[in-house]
Amino acid sequence: MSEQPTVIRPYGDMTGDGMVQVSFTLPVPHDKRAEGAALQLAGKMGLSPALLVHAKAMGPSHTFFVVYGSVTHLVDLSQVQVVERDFPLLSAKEVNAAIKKKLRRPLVVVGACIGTDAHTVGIDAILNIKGFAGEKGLEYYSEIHVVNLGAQVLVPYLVERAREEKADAVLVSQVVTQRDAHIHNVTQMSAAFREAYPAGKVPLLIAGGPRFEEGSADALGVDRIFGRGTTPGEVASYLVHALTGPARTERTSA
Ligand code: B12
Repeated sequence: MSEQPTVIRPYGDMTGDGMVQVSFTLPVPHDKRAEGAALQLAGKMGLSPALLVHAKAMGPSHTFFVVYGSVTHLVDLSQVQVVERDFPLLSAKEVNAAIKKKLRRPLVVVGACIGTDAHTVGIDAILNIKGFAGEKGLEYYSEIHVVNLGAQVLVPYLVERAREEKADAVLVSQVVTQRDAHIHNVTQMSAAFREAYPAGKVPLLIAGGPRFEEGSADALGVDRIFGRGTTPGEVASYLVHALTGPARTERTSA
């Protein structure tokens, strides 16, 4: 087998031809000038030559484009940084056994979709018994007590319920990213928990959603971020790792 090169280009019709397809919308009515504008943007993005393969009016003053072209950029595989899973994946049986043995009581999880976000499918996929991708959700685990607060939960209410329920972990979901709402909401949430709880007593804070940057947990003041395609088993395994393993080092600021 030949060795994989470390510097690569995208593949379209032939190895190394650099072909990519991008789509975007410009705030102009669909006409010849709009198409020229799309090609100008493609050129500035490093696509050369670029081919306009689709243009469609999106109402009277916007146009949606698909452009296919060759990028001039190279990808250096040796510079790619990956966040690897740093805890073992456990079966439901192993999760329950670990909680029973180490906590000797059910592990309490409070979950919510915070801010104005009403996209509950993601957090429900993790929490609800029906689960996701063939895995049962956390409600299925006999040693995990799940309180799912649903959509559009305000941070003060989340903090209040977490205290009432004596939550070991708080799981929040953020799907909408307009104006960086996901970043602002999670940062505000983590600050509120640190303010409301004495140092050393803050529950494990977990945020999830499809558009968080990997490795941004520190900046957001949470213990862990979970992204696209997360399964309930991964979250359950992480809870066991973080809450029943050697003492957790709690974050003191974002
Ligand atoms: C379904 C849907 C809706 C439904 C939501 C129903 C519901 N009860 O959830 C409805 C119709 C209500 C809706 C409304 C809106 N939506 Co919408 N919606 C979608 C859609 C099509 C699918 C989202 C989804 O369910 N994905 C499936 C789940 C399983 O995936 P997931 O959320 O990524 O979750 C996984 C992981 O991210 C992770 N995860 C997620 N959360 C958490 C939390 C924790 C703790 C953990 C561990 C893991 C985790 O685990 C999950 C399983 O792997 C997306 C487009 C898309 N294809 O993604 C748009 C989308 C999210 N919506 C969008 C928009 C704009 C809206 C509206 C503003 C539209 C409008 N103008 O009214 C409103 C906003 C409503 C509101 N107040 O939030 C945009 C967001 C754009 C952006 N940049 O933010 C999207 C991307 C569509 C688009 N391309 O424009 N929407």
